[in-house]
Amino acid sequence: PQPIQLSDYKAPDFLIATTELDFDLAPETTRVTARLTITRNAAYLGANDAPLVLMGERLKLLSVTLDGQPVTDYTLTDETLTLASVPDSFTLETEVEINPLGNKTLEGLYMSSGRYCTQCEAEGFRKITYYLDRPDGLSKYRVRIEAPKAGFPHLLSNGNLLETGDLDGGKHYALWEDPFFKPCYLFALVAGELDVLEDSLTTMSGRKVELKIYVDTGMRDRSLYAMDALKRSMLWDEQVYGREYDLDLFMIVAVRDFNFGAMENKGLNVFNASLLLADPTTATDMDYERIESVIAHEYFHNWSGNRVTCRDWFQLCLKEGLTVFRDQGFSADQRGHAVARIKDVRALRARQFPEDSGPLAHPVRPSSYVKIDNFYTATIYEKGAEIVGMLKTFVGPATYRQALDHYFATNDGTAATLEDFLAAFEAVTGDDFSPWLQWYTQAGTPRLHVTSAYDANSKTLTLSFTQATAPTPGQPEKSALPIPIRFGLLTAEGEKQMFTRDGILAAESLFILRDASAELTLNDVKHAPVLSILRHFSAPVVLTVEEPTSHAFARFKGDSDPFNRWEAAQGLAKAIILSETPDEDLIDGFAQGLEASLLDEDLDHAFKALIMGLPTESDLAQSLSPIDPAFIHRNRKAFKTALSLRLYETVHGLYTSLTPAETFSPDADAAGTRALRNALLDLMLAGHNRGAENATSVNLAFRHFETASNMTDMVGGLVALMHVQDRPYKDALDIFYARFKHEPLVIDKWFALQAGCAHPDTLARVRTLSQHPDFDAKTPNRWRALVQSFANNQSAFHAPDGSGYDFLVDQVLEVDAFNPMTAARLVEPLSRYRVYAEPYRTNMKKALQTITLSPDLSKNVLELATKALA
Ligand code: BAL
Ligand code: ZN
Repeated sequence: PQPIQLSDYKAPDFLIATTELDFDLAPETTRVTARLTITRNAAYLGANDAPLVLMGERLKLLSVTLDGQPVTDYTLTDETLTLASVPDSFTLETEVEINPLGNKTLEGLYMSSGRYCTQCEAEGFRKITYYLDRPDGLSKYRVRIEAPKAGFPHLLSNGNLLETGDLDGGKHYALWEDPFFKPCYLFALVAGELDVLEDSLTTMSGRKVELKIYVDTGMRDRSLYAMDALKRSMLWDEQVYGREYDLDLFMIVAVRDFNFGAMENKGLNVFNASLLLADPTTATDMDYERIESVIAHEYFHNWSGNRVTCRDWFQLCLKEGLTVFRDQGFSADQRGHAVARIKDVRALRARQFPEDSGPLAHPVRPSSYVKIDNFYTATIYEKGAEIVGMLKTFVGPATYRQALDHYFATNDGTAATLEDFLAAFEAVTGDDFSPWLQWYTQAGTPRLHVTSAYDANSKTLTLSFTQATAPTPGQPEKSALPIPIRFGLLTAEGEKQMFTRDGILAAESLFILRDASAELTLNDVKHAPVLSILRHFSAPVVLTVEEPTSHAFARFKGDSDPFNRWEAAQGLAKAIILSETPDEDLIDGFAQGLEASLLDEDLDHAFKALIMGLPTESDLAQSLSPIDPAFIHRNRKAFKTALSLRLYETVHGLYTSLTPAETFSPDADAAGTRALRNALLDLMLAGHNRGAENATSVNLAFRHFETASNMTDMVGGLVALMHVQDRPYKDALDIFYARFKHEPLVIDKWFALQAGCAHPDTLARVRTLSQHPDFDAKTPNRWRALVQSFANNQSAFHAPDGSGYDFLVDQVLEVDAFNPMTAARLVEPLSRYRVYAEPYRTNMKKALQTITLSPDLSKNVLELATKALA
C-alpha cells in the first residue's frame, strides 16, 4: 500500500458546512441518509474544478441525489464515491445500508451487547456514510435516530437533544443538534437499553451542565467514582487552564467492546467499560487511578482536541500529547506529584523508550503512514506529553498558562498544526521556538552524558553535558535538541548542598542544553558534591553520569528530589541484577538503603511501595545488549530473593503494622497504604523457599487473599502466591473464578494474571485458557487480557524454542481477519528482534516473516510487520 505523506498535505477541495444524518437502526440493515451542504473550498475557487471524492467503506449505496435530482453518473470503488462534475455549491444526499451486527472491526457503527455504538477516530466515519473523512473538514451536525422503543429506549448523539417522539410500529426517534463545528471523527451515536447516573455541575460562568453516565443495566453504582472524577476534572480544567465546558449536557457511555480505552466524541464520550466501572470488590486501586485519569483525559479533549482539532493526522500529537500532559497534571494534583511523576516515567520507559529505539521508531509528528491507526503510540501520546512538559519547564508555569490561553484563543474552532502550538509560545515570549519543533520531527531518545570536575581549592564545580541520538529508520543524522536539565547537589552523606550559579545562590537550578555539548560552572560548592541531575525527570532522555557507586547510594539515602531518590534505587538495582556475578556488598548496601527508606517516617506509603518496585524485566532489557530474557529473569529473581531474605524481619514487621482500613476509600492515601502492604507481602513471598518461615508466609499470603475486602488486596494476594505456585496459588485462582465468573471485567483480570505469571508452565496454561469457554477473541478486552499480558511477560513469551512467538502469531492472524486495529497492536512485541540474543533473534524474525507471508493481511498488520523486518 502507498504511504500517505505529510508533505502532500493539501486543504480539502470541498467544505461541508452542514451535515444532516438520519439513522434508521436495524441490526443488519441500518439505513443512513446523509444530507450534506457542500461548497468548493474558496481557496481553490476559479482555479480548481476537482471532482468530489467522498470516502466510504463497507457501504451499500442505495441512492444519490444532487440538489434533489437523482445522480447515476458516479464512480464507486471499495473506498470512494466520485462525482466527476459538480457545481461550486450544492446539496448532496446519499442513502446507504450498513450492517452494525456484522461489523467486528469495532470501527464505524457496530453492536456491543445488543447496543449500537460508534467509534469514528481515526477513519471510522467512512464506514457509516460517504464523507470527506479527514480531520480538517469541520461541519455542523444534526442527527435523527429512529429505532424500536423496545430494546432501544435511549437514542444518543452529540450536542443538544432537540426533540423526541413516538412513531408507528413501536418505534421512536430522537433529534440531536451539535452547535459546534466538528470533524467527523468526533461524531458519535449510541442506542440501547442502559442505566443512567445523573448529576449536574455549575460552571465558572454560572451555567448548569447536566452530567449523565450510561452503563449496563444494574451497574449504576459502579459509575459513581467516574462521575466524581468527571466533576473534579471539570473544576480542575477551569481552575488550572481556565477552560469551561461549552454544552448544557455532557454524556458518557460505557461499552464492553471497544478498540480504544475511551473516545472524546463531542458531548458524548464513549468508554471501554474497563475504564469506567469501579467498586471496591471488583476494581483495583490501579483501575480507580486509570479511570480518574482517562475520565479527565477525554473531558480535557473538549478543548485540546475538539474546540481546537488537528489539521491532519500527522498532527495527532497536537491533541494527544497535550491532553496526556493535561491529564498527568490533573492526576499529579489529585495523587501527589512525585508518585505521579515516577509512574508516568515508568510507563514512558516501559512503552516509549523501546519503541523509540526499534524499527518502529517514528517522530512524535511522523512524516508518513499507511494506516494512521498504527500511530496511536506511546511516542505520540507519552513522548508528546513530555515535550509539552519540557516547554512548561522552559518557560515557567505562568508563561505556560499564557501561551495555552493564547493557543486556545487564536485556534478555537479550527484544525491546527504543531507550528500553531509553538507559535503561541512565540507570541507570548517573543522568542524563537523553532528548535523545539525538532522534538516533534526527530525520532529516537537522546542520550545525555554528564561528567564533572570539582576543584576543592576554588570550590568550583564544572559540569560537562553532551547529547547524542542514535540513528532511527529514515533518519540517519540527528540534530542536537534543547534539553531542560533540572539539577541540584548533595553532599557525600546525601544532604542538600547549596551552590552559586551566575552569582545567585541556589539549591536547585535549570540548565538548557542547546548544543551537542556544553559546560556549566558552579561556585561556592563547599563539599565534594554528589550530582542530582535531571530532577523530576525534566527531559525524556537516557541519562548517564560518570560517578562512583557511592554517589547513587547518597541519592538513594537522601535526595530531596523524590524522583531522583527513586531513580537512584532503580539504577543500583539495575547494576546489581545485570552483573554477571552477584556483588554481595552492593546487595547489602541496597538492602540497607531500602530498609532505611521503608522505616523513614517522612516518606509516604505510595512512595515506599514504588521504591520497593524493582526495575521490570523489560526495563532491564533496555540496558543489556544483546538481550537475554532468561538471564534477566534469573538474576532479577535471585536479587529479589536475596532482598527478601535480608529484610524479612523488617518487611514482616511493617506488613503486620499496616492493618487494612475498616471501610474502603479509593483516595490516594488509602491506595498508597494498600500498595505498600501488597508490595511488602510480595517481597516476603519472594524468599518463601527459605525453609522455616516458608509455611508462615505462604499462609499469610493465602489469608491476605482470602480475607481481602477489596479487589486490590485480592490481586495482591494472588500475585504474592505466584511465587509459590502449586496448591495455594491454584486454589486461589479457583476461588477467584468461582466468585467472579459473572463479572466480565474481573474475569479479564483472572486471564491476565495467569498470562502474566513468570512460570515455565505459563505458555501451556495460556494455550489452555485460549480454549476456555469464557475466552472470546472478538472482545478486545478479553483478548488483550490473555494475549497482550502473555506477550508482555518477558520470561514466558521469550521461550528459547520460539513457542511463545508462535502462539502470538496465531492469535494476531486470527484477530486480524476481523479487527485489524486491535491485531496490529500486538506486532510490536516481535519487532525488536535485532537486539535479542540467539536463539530469540532468529525465532522472532521467523515469526514476523510468518506474519508477512500470510494471505489477506490487513494494511495495519502488514505495515508494522514490514517495517519491523525492513
Ligand atoms: N482519541 C482517541 C482516544 C484518546 O486518546 O482519547
Ligand atoms: Zn486522547
